[in-house]
Amino acid sequence: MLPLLADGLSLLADGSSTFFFPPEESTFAANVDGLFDFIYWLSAAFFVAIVAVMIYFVLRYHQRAGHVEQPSASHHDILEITWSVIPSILVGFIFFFGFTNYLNMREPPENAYEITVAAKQWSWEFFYPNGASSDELHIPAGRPVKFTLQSADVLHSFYIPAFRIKMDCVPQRYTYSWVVANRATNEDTSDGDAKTNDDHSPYDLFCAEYCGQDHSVMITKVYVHEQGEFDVWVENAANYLEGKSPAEGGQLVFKKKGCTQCHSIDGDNSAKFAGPALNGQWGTERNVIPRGASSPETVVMDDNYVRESVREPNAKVVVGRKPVMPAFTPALLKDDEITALIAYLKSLK
Ligand code: HEC
Ligand SMILES: [Cu+2]
Repeated sequence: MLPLLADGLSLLADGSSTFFFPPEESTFAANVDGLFDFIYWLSAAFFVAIVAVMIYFVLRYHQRAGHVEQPSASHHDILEITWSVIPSILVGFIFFFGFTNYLNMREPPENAYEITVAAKQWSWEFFYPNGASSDELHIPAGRPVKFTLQSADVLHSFYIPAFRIKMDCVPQRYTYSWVVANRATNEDTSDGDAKTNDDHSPYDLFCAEYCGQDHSVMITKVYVHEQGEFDVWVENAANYLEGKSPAEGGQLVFKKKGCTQCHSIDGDNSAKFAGPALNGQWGTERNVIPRGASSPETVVMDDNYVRESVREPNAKVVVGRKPVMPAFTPALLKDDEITALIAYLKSLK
């Protein structure tokens, strides 16, 4: 609460920033903010005017000694036409401006660069046309980028406040969004001043639809690159296991695919993690309940068990744990990534 208050005060002091919103970082942002400000100040003006007239009428006409009651007017053409026509024009303007902008935001241009966004409980993954994937979003600046949104489980919402875009990710169906980012961000992952962004830090990407226990950690970053730098990034991202030992590569896969959200690698088995700690487990026995069975069975953590655990997590569920691990299909996790994961888990003491 206190940092929030301090933030608010510094905003009031700094006249250059937008009061309600983070900096405008996409070509949509100025229109969205313009319409918001128009509606906001219109409402504020009418609020003041209506309350002022109300107070005046109360003072002028209230029942009191010596006050003679006056007949109410039943009809006043000029007044009635005025209060119908002016609001109609205002509402018509709001509708026209809002609807044309809405249509524009709904229709990605033909030449857009396409990124597939996969939302799942509780992480984001982005797939690029060359086969690369990442858990943070990277896009080129100054060019339309189309997002094809999908969800592996429940409703999520793809929300990038700096771009003023928000769209639901719906299971069993594809939805779309698009954007043109104004400028490149720097590589620094530290959060700058979210309201002015003088240091061009990367933007926040949120899930804006309550989607279960860890909804609040379904957050990632958006990096915007100049086209040339983006081409290099996406090329490297596609070959990210190249030149690495399997265990090193596995560590990257483990982070990139969001395993870290549910599994500690330091023995922490607390409720913070939905799944069991994975260090020191290689070759050890555990009790699992096979799918459909009612009594536990003992299995050893080996190559086949790890592979099955990621491809079909519910085939054998660790005793005392809930079957909440998502299945990593070949589209989400390639075979060479599983091989690297196995080497990594083997190396964890
Ligand atoms: C949403 C939380 C979640 C995510 C994300 C997740 N897991 Fe799990 N994982 C679990 C839970 C819960 C269990 C225990 C229940 C079960 O066996 O399915 C588990 C079990 C496992 C097991 C068996 C552990 C044991 O001691 O027998 C392995 C291996 C494993 N996960 C690996 C991974 C890897 C690798 C990833 C990333 C590709 C991953 N998990 C992502 C929740 C998760
Ligand atoms: Cu979500």
